[in-house]
Amino acid sequence: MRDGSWRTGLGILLWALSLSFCLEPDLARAEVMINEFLADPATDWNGDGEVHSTLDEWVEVYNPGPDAVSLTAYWLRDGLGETPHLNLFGVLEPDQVAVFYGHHAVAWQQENGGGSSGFSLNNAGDTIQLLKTDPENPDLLDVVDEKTYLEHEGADDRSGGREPDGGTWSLFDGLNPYDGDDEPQGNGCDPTPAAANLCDETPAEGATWSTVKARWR
Ligand SMILES: [Ca+2]
Ligand SMILES: [Ca+2]
Ligand SMILES: [Ca+2]
Repeated sequence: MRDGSWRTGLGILLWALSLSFCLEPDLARAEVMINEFLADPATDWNGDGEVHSTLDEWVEVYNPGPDAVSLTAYWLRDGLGETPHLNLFGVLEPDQVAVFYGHHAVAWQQENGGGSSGFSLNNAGDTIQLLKTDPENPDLLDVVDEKTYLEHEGADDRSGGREPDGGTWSLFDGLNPYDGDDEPQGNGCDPTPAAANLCDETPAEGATWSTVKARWR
């Protein structure tokens, strides 16, 4: 009987935890957002000398402003997981991006006894979630942004990215052109880890230097 009560209590706790994870993303609480990701690396993106399916995955976040944001309250995971894959770190200034690689996730998981799976971004499609510590209950993490992607967005060296930063999702397929029918269609530009999601920056005929500079900010 006593054992049964314990199990019931645990069941309620797990239900409450799963409930907090199943709520719709609370975009109003998000000071930063998922901005770009690359699920299937075929390049040494993190610059450690080897191409690795886990360590070279990456997720970029963007701060649309107006204030600098400490990222320590934010977490990333893929939608199939129960636990976060990485507690973010650092301070992100307005209109800036920060990229986190699979090796960051593995290091954090190993420090916290959470295995070494990294971000676990499935190449055949997945959901990436950005979580934020609940201000009223530091034990709860609320989903504040999420991105579900399809198989063509998770192919070799293609990134999904908002274009421009914080905007509508596009496909950066310059390294592996996509000619299928699924959305988003490719924009022909290379992925941009740790840099603004700029594409189609060829100056139009007659553009002045000041308008070109304005585009590049
Ligand atoms: Ca992957
Ligand atoms: Ca690498
Ligand atoms: Ca970028």
